[in-house]
Amino acid sequence: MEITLPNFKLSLGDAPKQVRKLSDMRNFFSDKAAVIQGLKKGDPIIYEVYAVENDFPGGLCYAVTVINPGDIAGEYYMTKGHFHQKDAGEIYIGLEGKGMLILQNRKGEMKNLTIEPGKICYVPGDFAHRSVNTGKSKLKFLAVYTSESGYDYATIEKSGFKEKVIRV
Ligand code: M6P
Ligand code: ZN
Repeated sequence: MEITLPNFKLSLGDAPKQVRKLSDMRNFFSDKAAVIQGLKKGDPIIYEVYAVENDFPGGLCYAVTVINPGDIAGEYYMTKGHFHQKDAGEIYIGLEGKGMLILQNRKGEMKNLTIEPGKICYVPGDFAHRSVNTGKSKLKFLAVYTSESGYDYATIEKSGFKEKVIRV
């Protein structure tokens, strides 16, 4: 089943913006020396998240993430990535650009999906998820998740993902 929307426009109103710069990502990129080196030249924005959060039981939240193109010692710009504190699925819909969605569960099993305009990706509730911009332009996607999911960044910050996405 396919739908073509010629003049598609997506509006999140005045959703607040979160900015993640390289300095916020020190513990997430693999090459720590390259991060330190990069920070000597500046503190580039890696990605921005425009999120509408509805914090009530049974509620849904939604966010557009914009990841800039670029890499740190070959590792493409990406989100921090997180597990949900409470297992609950999430939907991603690609809007612009080209990327990958890296999924890994607590047993270490991986799944990789592509993110591209119009593509819907399902994140199972027990999988950590990280999105990666593998293209030359901004990667933009919409995510929908439950109000009760919560964020566990600490596990990924400590142990990372088993796979990293690098420029070849
Ligand atoms: C998607 C969703 C958000 C998340 C954002 C950035 O939009 O999964 O919940 O905040 O990506 O990812 P992270 O929180 O891992 O930095
Ligand atoms: Zn999530």
